[in-house]
Amino acid sequence: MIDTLPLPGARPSPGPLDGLPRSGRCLVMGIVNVTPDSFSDGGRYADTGRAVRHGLRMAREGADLVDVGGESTRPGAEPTPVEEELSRVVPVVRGLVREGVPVSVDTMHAEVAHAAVKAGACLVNDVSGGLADADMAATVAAAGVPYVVTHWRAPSGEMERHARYRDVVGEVAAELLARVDSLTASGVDPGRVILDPGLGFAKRAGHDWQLLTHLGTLVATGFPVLVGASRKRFIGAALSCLADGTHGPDARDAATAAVSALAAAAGVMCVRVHDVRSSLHAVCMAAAWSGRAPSAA
Ligand code: PMM
Repeated sequence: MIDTLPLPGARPSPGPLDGLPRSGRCLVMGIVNVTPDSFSDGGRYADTGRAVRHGLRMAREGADLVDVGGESTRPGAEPTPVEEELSRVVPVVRGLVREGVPVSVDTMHAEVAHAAVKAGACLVNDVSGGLADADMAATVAAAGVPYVVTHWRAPSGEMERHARYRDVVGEVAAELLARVDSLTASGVDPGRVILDPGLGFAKRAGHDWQLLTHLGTLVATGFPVLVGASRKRFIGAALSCLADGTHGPDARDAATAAVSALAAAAGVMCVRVHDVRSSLHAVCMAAAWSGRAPSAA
């Protein structure tokens, strides 16, 4: 396993991420999926009013930012037409921004990213790392906002076929850094890039756990790291050792919070979660544990 640096393309620590909240601890990003078919909350916030109220509730609970998405990325999901995605996402972004909530947009499409930033989004979260839409790099470069580059190999309909690795940690890190090189060549400021190992995207549970237990490899690249573990299948797999049988997506928030604490302790900059309060408490514990919280002074 390759878990020592330098990796191909590794570079010194980039600059600060202007426009993002600062807290001195790992940030907590709350998830609003304005979709009928996401794996854990599909259909719950599928209209604008409900989605905005849910985002506001998460902001009140302490979310540092709220991530608004209009296309499901669960394995096997059908693509959403861009017009439909725009109509789901933009009014919710606008509604939350109007209330003073820092918002990120979860999209693979440049047109949606552009419209969301125009509506006030302060970050573009692209689970394809710029691979799904050739116009994304130029759009993000022009928008001048932080950009989450997620490890991705193929669209949802075919990603399971691409879950083949000899060394998942080394390959994910190398493929992410190659993306950064390509995006930088297209004008994206590397000081605005956040890396994400893409848990569940062309990964099996064992791959996800390898990536989580070797987060230090990504952190050591010097880029800020975001982790999206919330309620995912590999968490259910780790809970299957329990006899009580309650490990469906809705029963995974305590386990998600445990992963948030461990990820924060490993130096991750942000966790993306469905249940804000439990992960916020978890990252505060990680900060106190490492002597970074005010209460630990
Ligand atoms: N996972 C999902 C959606 N967006 N964004 C980032 N940056 N990282 C992720 O791991 C990620 C994401 C899929 O999960 P969901 O359907 O619960 O939103």
